[in-house]
Amino acid sequence: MTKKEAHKKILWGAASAAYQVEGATGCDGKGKNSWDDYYEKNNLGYDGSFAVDHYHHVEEDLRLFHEIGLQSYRFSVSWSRILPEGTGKINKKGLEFYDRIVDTLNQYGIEPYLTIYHWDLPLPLLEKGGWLNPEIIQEFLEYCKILFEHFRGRVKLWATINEPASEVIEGYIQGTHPPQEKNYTHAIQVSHHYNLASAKAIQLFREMKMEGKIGIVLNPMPVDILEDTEENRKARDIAYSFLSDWYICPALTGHYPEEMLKFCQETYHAPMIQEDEIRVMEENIGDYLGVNYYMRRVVKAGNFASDKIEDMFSYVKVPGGNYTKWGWEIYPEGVVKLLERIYNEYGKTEIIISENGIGFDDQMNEEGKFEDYERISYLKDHTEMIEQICAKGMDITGYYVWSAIDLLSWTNGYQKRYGLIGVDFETMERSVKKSGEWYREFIRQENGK
Ligand code: BGP
Repeated sequence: MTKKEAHKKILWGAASAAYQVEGATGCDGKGKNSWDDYYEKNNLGYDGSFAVDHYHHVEEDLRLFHEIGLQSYRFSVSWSRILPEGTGKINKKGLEFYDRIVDTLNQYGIEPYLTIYHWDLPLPLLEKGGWLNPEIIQEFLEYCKILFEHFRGRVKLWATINEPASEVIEGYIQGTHPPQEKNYTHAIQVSHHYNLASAKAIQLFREMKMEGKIGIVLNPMPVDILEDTEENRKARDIAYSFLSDWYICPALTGHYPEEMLKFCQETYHAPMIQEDEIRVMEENIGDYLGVNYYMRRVVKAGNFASDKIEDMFSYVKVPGGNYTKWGWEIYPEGVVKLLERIYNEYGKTEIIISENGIGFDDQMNEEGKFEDYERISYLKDHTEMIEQICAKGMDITGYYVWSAIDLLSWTNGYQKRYGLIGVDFETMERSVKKSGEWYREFIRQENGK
């Protein structure tokens, strides 16, 4: 296959997640979830109760996605819209909303890419322990089964869980996401429940003979150091193992990285792994690996004697580096380095770049337009890297810009915009940004039309 042919195999899309776009909290029987509860408790001055009201603008939004030429749209289903109590009684209105999305996308010829779980956990499940309680796995499977049965044949691209690492680190170590804990033992146990739940969902997908592909979506980061010393190298290896390989290794082999597993079990007595669970993980590797790429990490040695992994390395800013206002380094080469490492360590595997994008405080001009040239240059640089990756023979089958439309940034509110389509938050009016126009042209050229 030539470089151009490999590149053409890619579905060019864009992504979002239910809680970040839908709004309509409590509408049509939707139950409360972990994020409703989080914003109520933390008084941040924003929340997702209205978001960009995608629930009531869905036809318009999908028409705009078609207009900018998306070949695929990644979205997530809100568990508490389908099962307001987390389990038990199904809310038909919830399913109907996603029917509209799926059927309209199919009519437009846009491939629906459905994420089953993108962080919004029904509140009744959080109240009984959430992802720490092993019962969550059965509850998650009940929810998966409903979606598999309902969307059979209409959705062919599935993601089980979005970025368990973010939920583990921010939710259970740093305390910045629900349930706002700071507890390594819980964090590591929860990471195992996520990995196992994903493997069991994949198993169910296959048992139910579903058509299409399923995999987990991770956010692995390459980790670099500035000064090549033994201590820094050690810090780099710990950081990569903890942030990235702790999830990549089980997703691709069913096992945990040995050294990190030994350390966690000795230090935190976690994860506790029941007999047979590793076999289930080994036997149910996804059809592809979803990779959300935003940035690399650069670290230096910290305190190796600490019993907290995050103390063993500290993040450093690269002198002269290119950073956004929110401190995220713009480093397109990182995605190549990351995927090369994954290929070197685990061999050939199908990869979908399930999120890539940049948060800016884009300003609307007087005509209500967004001239987001910085985003265009970011996307140009990153899609160029995708071309390089394909040229190296790696199997990339999808690339999704985060995000299709402006939306809620979990802990930054609405100032940090990501969309190809802009939203006037006062009027809820939508307009295609310059980046949306650029992407349409890019996709058109990719398809040689
Ligand atoms: C990813 C999440 C997305 C999205 C994105 C941008 O980790 O999967 O849901 O939020 O990051 O992050 P932020 O909004 O924090 O800038």
